[in-house]
Amino acid sequence: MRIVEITDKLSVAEQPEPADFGELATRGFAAVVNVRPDGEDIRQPGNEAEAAAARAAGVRYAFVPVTGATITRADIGAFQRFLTEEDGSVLAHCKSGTRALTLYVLGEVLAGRMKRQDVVDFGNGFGFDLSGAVRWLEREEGRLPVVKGFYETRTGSIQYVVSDPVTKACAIIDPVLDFDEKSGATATVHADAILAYVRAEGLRVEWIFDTHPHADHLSAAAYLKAKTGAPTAIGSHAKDVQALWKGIYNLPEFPADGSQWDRLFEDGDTFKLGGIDGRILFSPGHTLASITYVIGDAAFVHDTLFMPDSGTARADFPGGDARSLWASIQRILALPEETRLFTGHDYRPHGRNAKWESTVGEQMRTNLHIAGVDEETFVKLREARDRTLPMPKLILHALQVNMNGGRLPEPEINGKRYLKFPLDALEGAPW
Ligand SMILES: N[C@@H](CCC(=O)N[C@@H](CS)C(=O)NCC(=O)O)C(=O)O
Ligand SMILES: [Fe+2]
Repeated sequence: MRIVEITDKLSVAEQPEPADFGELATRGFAAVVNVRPDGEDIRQPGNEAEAAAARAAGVRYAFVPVTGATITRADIGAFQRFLTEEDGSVLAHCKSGTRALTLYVLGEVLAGRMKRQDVVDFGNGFGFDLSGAVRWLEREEGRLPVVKGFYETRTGSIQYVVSDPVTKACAIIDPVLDFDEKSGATATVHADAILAYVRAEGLRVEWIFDTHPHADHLSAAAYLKAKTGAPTAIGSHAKDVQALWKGIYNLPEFPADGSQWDRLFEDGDTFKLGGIDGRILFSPGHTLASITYVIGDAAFVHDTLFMPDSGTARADFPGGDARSLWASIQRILALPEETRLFTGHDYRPHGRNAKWESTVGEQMRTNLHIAGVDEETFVKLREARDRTLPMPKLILHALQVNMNGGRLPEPEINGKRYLKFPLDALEGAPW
């Protein structure tokens, strides 16, 4: 059993066996606190067995069961009281020791004895990841982002406004420019609805983000930049997508250098949304350039994972790859279990209402394409399903606009704008 001394009074440990309690008493521990709820795994002794072992060893015992996501102030208070009231040294344990240390550290921060900024380093110093404690504190301070989703029914896209409730800074993610392919008409009904929300909530637009160059709808990034002055951003591999499609559209003059956006993000880049930290996770597979925006406890995963009952995004567009998609999904699922995941599309399976929010935990347990599936099986299933999917109806309309940062083609001499379509360039026609 790994025991880590945190202070003169407190050590934390991984799960002890009842048979270890005698030795704990011999080593000088006067008390044990178990912060692990019963029934987390089958080999766990549980509260009753631990209480009995503590009695037999003459050690005081307390049970303060918590899970990372549901710690309350009352739990923190109970843990601190036990520590204060006990004269001798205390061993606190959960499964790994992290939750026990989290309870201690939260008590210290709430009592003003430790600064929030020092929590992560404090944990690292003992070999523990205390980022969950930081998230708890952020949640308490109202520092978690507010996320508003706007569903666009024509293409089943979800557009987001994510905001810092304290500073009112916000980012718009994946806005849609309305397009009616039958008449060739464009409109800004959805983008204007986003702007109306921004105004009503008193928000300040600081970023306009795209998760990838979309293949099924036109991006409203350029329109919203013109309206708000906010900078646009996308992943740096948008340049590779430009190079690919510049060839397909035969546009030799088109600059495939990413200059159409104000910022090209690299993997691991960070940014601030008001007082909330943001971070970029490259997540290729659906497209070469796909990225995930992690903002506070929210991750905008777009076309990687859909809702658990819909599985995952396709990986057969030019530059797409099912194996990369698998790897990207694993990176997303390595985020903390309570991370809120916001998907980019919902196609309303079996006609249910549109939904877009899940968590890492839910996806791991129940995603149709992922839960209990290994890489090889996923790749086979994904590739087989992709062979049955026709190309999105707007792929040729959308990419020439989206690779240009959401700008429509310049008007011709008669004042009209025209799109260009290659013939016989893509596979997937249903004959
Ligand atoms: N029927 C839609 C299909 C759009 C589509 O292919 N969506 C992509 C995301 S951009 C996807 O992953 N679809 C998964 C699926 O259709 O199963 C259209 O024509 O627009
Ligand atoms: Fe997509």
